[in-house]
Amino acid sequence: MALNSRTPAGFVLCLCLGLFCAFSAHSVSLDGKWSLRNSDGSVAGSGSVPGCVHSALQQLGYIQDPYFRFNDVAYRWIAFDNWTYTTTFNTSEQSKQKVVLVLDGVDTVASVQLNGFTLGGTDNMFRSYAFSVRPLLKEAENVLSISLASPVLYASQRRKAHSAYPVPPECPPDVQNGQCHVNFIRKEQSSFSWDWGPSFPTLGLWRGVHLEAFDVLHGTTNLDEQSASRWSVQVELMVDAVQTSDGLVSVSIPELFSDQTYQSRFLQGRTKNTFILHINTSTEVDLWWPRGHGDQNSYRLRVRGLRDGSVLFSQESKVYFRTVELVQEPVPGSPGLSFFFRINSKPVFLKGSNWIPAHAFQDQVTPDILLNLLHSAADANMNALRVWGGGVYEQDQFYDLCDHMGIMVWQDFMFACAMYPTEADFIQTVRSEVIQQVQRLKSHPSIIIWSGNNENEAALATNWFDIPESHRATYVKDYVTLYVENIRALVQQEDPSRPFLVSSPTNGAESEREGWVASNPYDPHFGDTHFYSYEDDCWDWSTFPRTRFASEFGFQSWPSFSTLKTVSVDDDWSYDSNFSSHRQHHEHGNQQMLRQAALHFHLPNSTDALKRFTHTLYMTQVMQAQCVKAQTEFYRRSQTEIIDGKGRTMGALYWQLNDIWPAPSWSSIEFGGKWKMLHYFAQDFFAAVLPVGFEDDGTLLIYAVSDLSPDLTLRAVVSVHSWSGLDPVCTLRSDLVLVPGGSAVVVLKQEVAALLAGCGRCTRLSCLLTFHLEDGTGVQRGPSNYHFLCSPKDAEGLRKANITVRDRRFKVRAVTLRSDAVAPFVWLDVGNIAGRFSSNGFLMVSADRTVGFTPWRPTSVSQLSTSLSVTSLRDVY
Ligand code: BMA
Repeated sequence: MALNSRTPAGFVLCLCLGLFCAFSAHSVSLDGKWSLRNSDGSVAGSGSVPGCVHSALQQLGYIQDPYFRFNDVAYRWIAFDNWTYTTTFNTSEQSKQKVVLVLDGVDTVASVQLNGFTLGGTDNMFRSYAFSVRPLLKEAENVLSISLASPVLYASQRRKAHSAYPVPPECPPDVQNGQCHVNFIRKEQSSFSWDWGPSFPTLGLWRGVHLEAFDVLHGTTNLDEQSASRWSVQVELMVDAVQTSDGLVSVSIPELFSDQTYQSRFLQGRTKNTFILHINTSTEVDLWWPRGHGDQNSYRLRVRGLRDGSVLFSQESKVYFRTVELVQEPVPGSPGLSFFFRINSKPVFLKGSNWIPAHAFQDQVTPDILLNLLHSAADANMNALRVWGGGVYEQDQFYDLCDHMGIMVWQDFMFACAMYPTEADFIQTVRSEVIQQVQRLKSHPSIIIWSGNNENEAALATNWFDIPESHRATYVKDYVTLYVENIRALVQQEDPSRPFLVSSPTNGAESEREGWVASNPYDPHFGDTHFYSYEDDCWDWSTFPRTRFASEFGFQSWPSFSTLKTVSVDDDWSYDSNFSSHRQHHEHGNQQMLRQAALHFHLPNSTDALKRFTHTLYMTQVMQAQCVKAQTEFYRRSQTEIIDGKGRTMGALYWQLNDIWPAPSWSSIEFGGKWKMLHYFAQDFFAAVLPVGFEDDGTLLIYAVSDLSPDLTLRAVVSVHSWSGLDPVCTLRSDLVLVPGGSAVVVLKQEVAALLAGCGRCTRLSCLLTFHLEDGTGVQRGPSNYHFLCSPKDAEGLRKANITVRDRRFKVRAVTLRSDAVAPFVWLDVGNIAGRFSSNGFLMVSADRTVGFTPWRPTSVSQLSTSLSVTSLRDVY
C-alpha cells in the first residue's frame, strides 16, 4: 500500500505553500537589552532578547567561553539557579481595542508578570505563548518580567512527582557529564548532554517578544495543501476578531492566471478561516523539485482582505507545488514492503545526513552559520537532511533555505532516545507544540515527512532500559498515547499532505500492524534503519544491513587541530589527556576509533608528542571517511537489486552533518564550518553518477549508480597501479552497459586474481585499483574512485611521498601539488582560515594535482600560503 497517496492515479495533487505571517495588526517589538538577574541578585546585568543566560553571562564577563576546556562542568551552576529577565516599556497601544503579548519562544519554565500581575506560566520551549494584556497596560513604565526556573531542578521535581513508575532513562551515562530527567521537560533534549554534546541546560527568551495591537481583526495566513483532481492552494487565515465582521477575501496567483474572491464573515475571537484557490487548468504549473531532479520553482501568492472598499490587509508570499508519497508496497522477490519517497510521481533516492543543533546556545546560530552549513550540504551533493528529534524545530530561515536549495527535510518531532510521561498537562503542552509547529512549517515544500520521535520504538522493542516484561504494557500504552493518539492524530488533522511515521527507525506500516512497536524495528525488509557497528571491519560491506532506507549510520572522528586549539591549551594536546577524555561523550569512543583505524592502517608513532596528536586526529578522519564511504556506496549500489530477499535501498542519511561544539563526534563538518575529510568524500560518494567498486568472494565488481533521469550508456575503466610507482601498470575497459535513470547496475565483473595475472608483476599487496565511468564518446561521467586490494598497512612499496607545493596560485584560488610517489589520503590544511578546497583527502596516483580553494572571508594570499600544510598517509608513521 502507498501511505498518503490519497490521489487517484492519473490525477494531479496539489501541495503548496509558503507563509505564516501576521497582518493588519500593529506590532511592537520588545526585543533588545533586558535586565537579567539570578535568584539572589548576586549576578546581574543586561541580557539580549532573543538570547539566553549563558550568552548574556559571557557577554557580561561573568564567565569565559563555555566551550573552553572543562567549562561545561565549571558552569553547571548556571542551570541550577533561577533567572529573571525584566524590561520596561512605554506604549500607546492601549488605545487599540485588543493588545496581545506574544512570546515566540521561552526556554523553558517561566512565570510571566506584567506590572506586578501574573499573566501565566510557560513550560515548553517549542511553542509560543500569547496573553491578552490591554487592561493591564499603562502609558508609561510598563514592567514585564519573565522568571525562569532552573530546568534541571524542574525536571527532577517532575520526575519525583511521577511516582507510579520510572520513565527511563533517569540520567545520561557518566561519560557525558550531563544532567538527569530531560524527558520530563519540553526542551531541547540534547541540552542536558548527548553523546556528541555538552550539558548546557539553557534558560532564556530564545525567540522574540512583541505586542500585537489591533482594532478590528488580526490574523495570520497559512497555506495548506488541498488534494483534488487538479492543483489548488488552501489558504488558512487565522483571525482574532474584536467583534464579528464581514468582508471580502481575495486570493490570487497572477502568474498562473488564478484568482478568486470570497465573501467571508470573521466570527468574534480566534477562528481559522479556510479558502481554496483552484488553479486555472489551462496553465501549466512548474513544480518544486529536490535538487538534482529539477528546479525549485515558486509563485507569488497574494491574499487581501477588503471591507467597504478599503484594504484591511494585504499579504504576499511564496507558494510551491509538489507532491510527496512514502511508498510502502510489496516488492517482487522480497518479503516485507518497500520504503521510498516519490516526489512529483518520481522515485527519489535520498542522499544526505542528519542535522543536530548548530550551537548549544541557539541565539548564536546566525543566518551565516545556517547558510554555510546548508551550502556545505548542497555542495556535497546531498539532497536531504533529517532534522533529528533530540534538538530543536529549526528556525524559519533553515526551512526557507532548504526550500530554496531543494534540500528535502525529514522532520522529527522533538523526542529522542527515551520514554516520556503522559500526564494530562504534559500531553496538553505537547499538543500545542505540535499544532503550532505543523502550522508554522507546513508551508515548506522541503519538508517531505513528519516523524514522531528518534529511536523510541527501538528503545521499547529492544528494551534499552531493562523494563521488566510485566511492566512493558504500561510503556507501550504511553508510547501509543503520545505518538499515535495525540501527535499522529494532530498532524494528520493539520497536515494530511505529508506522510507521518511514528518513529525512526521503524518498520512503518508493519510496525503499525504490530501495534506500533514492532518486534524488530531494525528489520531491513521494512521501513528505515539505524545501524552502528564500531568493532566490525567497516571495509567489509557484508557487515552492513541491506536495508530499504538507511536513515542513520556513522563513525566518529576528531576535529582538526585548528578547531580544537580554540578550546584547549598545550597540556591538552595528546590523545590520552584529560581534555581528550573529557570531550569524548561516547563511551570508549577514543579507543574505538583507533581500533577501527588499526584494522587497516599503521597508527601514528612520531616521537614528537604534538605531531603524534595531530597525526592521530588526521588518522581518525581518514578512518571515518573510509568507513562512511564504504557504507554509503553499499547503500547506493543496493538501490536496484534484491539479494537474498533484501535490497531496493532508497536512502542513505549518515549520522551526522554538523557539530554543536568542538569535540569528537560523528559529524562531517566541524564546529565552525570546517569540512572534515568525510565531507570531501561525501562530495564524491553522493555524486549524481558514481562508480562503486568492491569485491565479492575474490571477484571485483564495478557498479554504475545514476540518479539522473535519462538513461546512460557507460563503461568502467579500471587502472591498476603499483604502490611503488606513479604510472598505471595496466588499464582495462568493460563493455558499454545501459544504465537506466535512477538505478545501480553492474558494469564490470572480473576475478581479481585473473585481473592481476593479466597485469604482469602485480599482487594484491603491491598494487591498487582506480576506476571511473565513461560514456561511448570517452567522456568521463562522475568522479574517479579506487579500490584497495589490501590494507594500506600491508601495502608493499608504499613509501613516504615527497609532496611539494609547486604553484601557490592562491590568487586564482588554486594550488598545484607535485608528488614523487603514490600518496593516499592527501590532506591540505590551512588552519583556521575559513574556506574549503575543491577536493581533499584524495589519492594521488599522478605526479601533479591542482586543487582549488574558496575562502569564506577575505584572506590574503600570503596568509594562505604560510598556513598551508600537506599531510599524506606515510607521513604519520
Ligand atoms: C543515534 C542518534 C543519536 C546519537 C547517535 C550516535 O542513534 O539518534 O541519538 O547521537 O546515534 O550515537
